[in-house]
Amino acid sequence: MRFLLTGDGHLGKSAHLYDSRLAEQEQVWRATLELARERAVDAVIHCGDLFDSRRPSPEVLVAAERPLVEHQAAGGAPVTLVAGNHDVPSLDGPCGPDVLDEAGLIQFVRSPGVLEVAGVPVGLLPWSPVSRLVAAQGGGDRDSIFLDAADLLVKIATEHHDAGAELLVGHWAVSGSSLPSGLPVDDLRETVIPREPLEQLGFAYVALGHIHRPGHFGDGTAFYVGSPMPLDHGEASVDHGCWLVDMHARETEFVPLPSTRFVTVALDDVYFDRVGHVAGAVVRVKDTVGGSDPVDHAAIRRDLLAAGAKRVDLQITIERMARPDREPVLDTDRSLAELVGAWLDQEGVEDSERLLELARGYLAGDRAAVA
Ligand SMILES: [Mn+2]
Repeated sequence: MRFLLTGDGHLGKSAHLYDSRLAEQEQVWRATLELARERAVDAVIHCGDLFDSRRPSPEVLVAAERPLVEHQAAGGAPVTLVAGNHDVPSLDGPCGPDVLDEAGLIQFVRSPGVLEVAGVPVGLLPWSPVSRLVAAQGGGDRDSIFLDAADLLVKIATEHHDAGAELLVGHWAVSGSSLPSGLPVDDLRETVIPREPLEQLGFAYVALGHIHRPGHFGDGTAFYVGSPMPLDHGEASVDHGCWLVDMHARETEFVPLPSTRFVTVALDDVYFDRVGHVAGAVVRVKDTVGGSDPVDHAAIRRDLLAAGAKRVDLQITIERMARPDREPVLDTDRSLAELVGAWLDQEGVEDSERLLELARGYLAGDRAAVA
């Protein structure tokens, strides 16, 4: 039995970046389902966060729906979607995947359980909004709620394994892994499943959405599916695509999918014309300059657009205080007041006598306070 696994498409996110962004998200979703048909997989499993918003707009819904209708018409394998943290029903009604489920295009799973997917028992760990428990307790001790939730998830995974599931699919962070930025997931203030007890259960594979960085970690049974295309500059440095999992051969294959790149350049790259790689990309200029260095934002934008950038954002930080460029004072035999006096002389500060008096008074008061 072979599955195609994907997740974290976040359809509708960053629609403002460029005009064709939503059309491109639809195209990547379509390419994912086309791959499922080309490789003749037995089922497609989406590990959560198909949509970015709980209540996607009609055009975003249709962008998800069109490739699914094509897939079904072409006899593609059934699609199961395990709820992610963006797939939580809002207080005033269902969320996006409910609509697709009702249309008969996907099976949407929001409760944990073991589901026969193409004849294989698959354990499901959809996202559950623990934050509502926190809110219900009026704030309370969030961290202990997260720990309790993590224990419960291990317990549910154990039940799934005991019930015969070989594959576990969910939408959670697992300890000992990290975000695309490198931040350890253990630093997140949310439920993080402890890795060792999960590995000890002995699933053939544990496939997870939520962390947008694809790859195996720990003993290699668990992996994040990652996002099929980068959602922002923070995801530029990791791969994007989907996974093929052969349960019989115990093999996984990551298949990269092409999409618009996110590129960060420095000011010197623009000034010295090292921008050949920005063609077709969403470009961010990130740099720091001294307060006296003029930066011509319009010219930089123009140069990058001329080099083919799809969009240009400038994040130029101006360093306000330059450090004084002089030898450090190493004469430690001198008193603080003497050092202040020498500095005032050196700087040619007017009224240095009065300032020195103030400094002496301050230092005396300070010492008295310390004594
Ligand atoms: Mn996500």
